[in-house]
Amino acid sequence: MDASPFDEWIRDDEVTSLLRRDWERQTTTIQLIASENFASPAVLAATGSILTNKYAEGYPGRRYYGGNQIVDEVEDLARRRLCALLGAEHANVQPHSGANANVAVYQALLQPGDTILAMRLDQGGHLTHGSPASITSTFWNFVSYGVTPRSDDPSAPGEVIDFDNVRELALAHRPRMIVAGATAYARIIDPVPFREIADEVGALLMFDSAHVAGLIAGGSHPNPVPYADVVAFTTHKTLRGPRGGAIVSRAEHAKAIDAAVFPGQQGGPLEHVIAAKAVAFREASLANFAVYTEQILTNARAFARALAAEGFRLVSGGTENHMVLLDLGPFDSELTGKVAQETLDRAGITTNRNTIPDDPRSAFVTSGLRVGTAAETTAGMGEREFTQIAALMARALRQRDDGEVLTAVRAEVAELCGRFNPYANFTR
Ligand code: DSN
Repeated sequence: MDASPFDEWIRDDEVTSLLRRDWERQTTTIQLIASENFASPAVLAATGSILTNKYAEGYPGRRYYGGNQIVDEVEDLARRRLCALLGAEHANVQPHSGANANVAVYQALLQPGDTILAMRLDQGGHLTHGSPASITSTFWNFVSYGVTPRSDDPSAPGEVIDFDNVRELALAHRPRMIVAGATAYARIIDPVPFREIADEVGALLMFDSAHVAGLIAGGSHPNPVPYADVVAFTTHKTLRGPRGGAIVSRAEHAKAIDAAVFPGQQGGPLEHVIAAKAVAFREASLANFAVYTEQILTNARAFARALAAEGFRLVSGGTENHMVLLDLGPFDSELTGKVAQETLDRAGITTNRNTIPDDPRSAFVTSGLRVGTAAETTAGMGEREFTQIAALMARALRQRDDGEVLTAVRAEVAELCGRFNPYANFTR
């Protein structure tokens, strides 16, 4: 498959060569970044479509430019499909990214200086959940919750969200908004206790489902829409659409959310990407998408078991979603996330380093590694392959100073990838 549907139109040898090289990278090395996936040919085609030519500031029926009759239909289609997919009252499909979506929600529903209770970055939260490095912490007053080692089940040790602690913080700080959702947390996030705590303190509830939006759409994770005032997410992770964001909300918040996205945060929407979002929302509504999301979870559990058997410690004690967060310490106390990521890159296995709860190392170095199963499950890999990948990872990391071992692992990786073309399972 070409790197783009109009690949042959790119009379630019330098760009074409780069596209081809990344196509080769994507298909000859193993993609384990938990926030990545292989979008369908239909999503790629819509993203590369002629709608990139159109300016459409505003919303369907209320644009600031002419010629938007068809674009209005495109955006309406995307909004309708998203509302139907998640059972939502209102959808905004314009956010360029998950970060934009989150900031737009805060801008829409809060005043500067209001208090937000959200998950701290090193505990599994996102930059936009109030990290000092994010503009969110400049405008709003964040109070953070984290994870604590679970005490209810000694056979399954690991860090989980402690709802008693969330409730205590909510009662003490009386936030105007509580944010549920994470970017490096391997357990199901139940919206119900968050709703109960929000109601107890009179807070709004936002659910950031960036990572698990696809799992929710496929019915493999609980749907937060009936419980949250607003659900914001990205469309390119488990949802397997184009790179971008979206927001669904209760009807009462529709006007404020729309005004915050445009003109509050953004200018012209990316209607080619919105067309691709519409394609992805339809794909996620089909029966085979639910089969796909169940397979993501099955593969993640097998991957977690195999990684634990190799000596890695599983943060949260296991996984209930598409990702596994590894504490590298018990495997090798000298091994940092940065070195692990770079070593695995050399072995043809693409991962990202990640902080673990209360990480003594910086976010640039880290003591953890985050891996996910969404992309290679799209390519057709199953439990057997993820078990093999765990062994390959362990071998490469144990013998990371031996170039011959890394070359041998890379050859096995190439052989494995050669049997799983990510685009073999999509049909027209
Ligand atoms: N892109 C998100 C992730 O990798 O989880 C972070 O912003």
